[in-house]
Amino acid sequence: MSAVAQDTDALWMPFTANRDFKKSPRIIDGADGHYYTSPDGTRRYDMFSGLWTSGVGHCHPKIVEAVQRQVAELDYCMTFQMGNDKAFALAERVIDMAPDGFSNCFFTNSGSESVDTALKIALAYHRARGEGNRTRLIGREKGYHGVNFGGMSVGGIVPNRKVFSANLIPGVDHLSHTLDLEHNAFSRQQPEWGAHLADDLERLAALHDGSNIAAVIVEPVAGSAGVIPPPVGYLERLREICDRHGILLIFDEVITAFGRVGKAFGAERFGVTPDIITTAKGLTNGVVPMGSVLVQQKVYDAFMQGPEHMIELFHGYTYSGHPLAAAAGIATMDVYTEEGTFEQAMELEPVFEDILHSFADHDKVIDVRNFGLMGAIELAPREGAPGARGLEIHKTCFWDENLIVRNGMDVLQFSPFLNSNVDEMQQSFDAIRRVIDAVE
Ligand code: PXG
Ligand code: PLP
Repeated sequence: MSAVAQDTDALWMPFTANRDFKKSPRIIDGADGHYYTSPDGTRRYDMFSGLWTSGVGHCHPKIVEAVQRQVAELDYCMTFQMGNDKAFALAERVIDMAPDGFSNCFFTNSGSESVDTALKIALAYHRARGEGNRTRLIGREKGYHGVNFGGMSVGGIVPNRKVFSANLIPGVDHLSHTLDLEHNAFSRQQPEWGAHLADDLERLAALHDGSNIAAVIVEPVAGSAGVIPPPVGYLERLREICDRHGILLIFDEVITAFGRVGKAFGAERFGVTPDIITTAKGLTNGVVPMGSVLVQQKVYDAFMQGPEHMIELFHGYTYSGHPLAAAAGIATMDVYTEEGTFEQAMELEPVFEDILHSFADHDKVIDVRNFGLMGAIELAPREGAPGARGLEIHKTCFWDENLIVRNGMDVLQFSPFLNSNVDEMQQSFDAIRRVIDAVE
């Protein structure tokens, strides 16, 4: 058997139109910095940093070297009742970067696992404090919290939930989303309209009694649903309502952590401190799968009681704190610090914003949204075929312009490298304009 694929049949691809894809596969077999390469040698500029993952570019030599060294030194070691040195070191590095008050870090292997871990920690926290009645979880419409049962249940992306409707976990409610093109289309960064939508939480607290609610989970900036920045004052108001009712606030920062919004965490950028933060993606620059859940000291302390020989939280993954992932994570944190990655992202933000909003007057464009280095151009759907225009643009960009452009239905999403070159960014958007002009 060959290590080179003879065809694409055997792989069931995730979140992909498999039959359509396999007619004309878009295959990548190499990467270097800001470019992917395909088997025929074509180089393609990546406008999505992997899948929001690879902020400092692909195959960063420092991270590659750390992983190569680690795999030969210690390949695997469980972190159940023993532990590897790299997992402890990375936890320390991440906590050093976290907002004040965060003391501990639990490792997972993905964003989905981070979310389900955070929800379990929230429920167990209340129970440990004698408030086991706090069982309700609140998510938000259009929220993306991964694909496992907990995250899917608090999530608010309809196609991801539809087929599993009867099996979603019970006791979950959703806040309204904040995207309303009548009120906040073409806002730069945070829209002025919409902070009042946080009062939905007050309504749910009145309905269920706040004392029954365990936690609220939101993305500081919704990513997957098409980049929805929080209205001015919205996150602050959520924090206030949570405090009033003793509800834990969870920020799902799988996308927004590690520089995507110009700071180590969205919490820092917005000046709103949650009780729990979930991460993944940028934790290792996407090089080895890994996620983490960060908790405030008070959360960790609530578990550290009872007999010392007893396990405090019956939860963990075989690969929690995997040495290869942890080594990649440590090298990634080194790169962020040594190269000033978050500052680079902050400097690029206004340039990116101006380029993106230059599309505002295009006749096929119905909204442009941005925050940090997260951006979206929403196109009017083609009559009777929602999503078709977006997918066609993705394909045309790939084949004709050698660009990786992600679409979620008719929303084009952009996640430029945190260390992008401005000329390359501008040229890529010039190409995208040609494609949008030409598409039906
Ligand atoms: N939470 C958030 C906020 C995410 O963005 C997850 C959880 C799940 O992470 P894993 O590692 O389990 O995939 C994510 C992942 C898109 C897109 O098109 C975004 C994600 C996943 C798939 C597609 O923007 N984010
Ligand atoms: N299923 C079986 C049969 C297992 O033995 C395990 C772990 O030991 C799992 C699922 C969970 O796997 P993981 O720890 O990688 O999430």
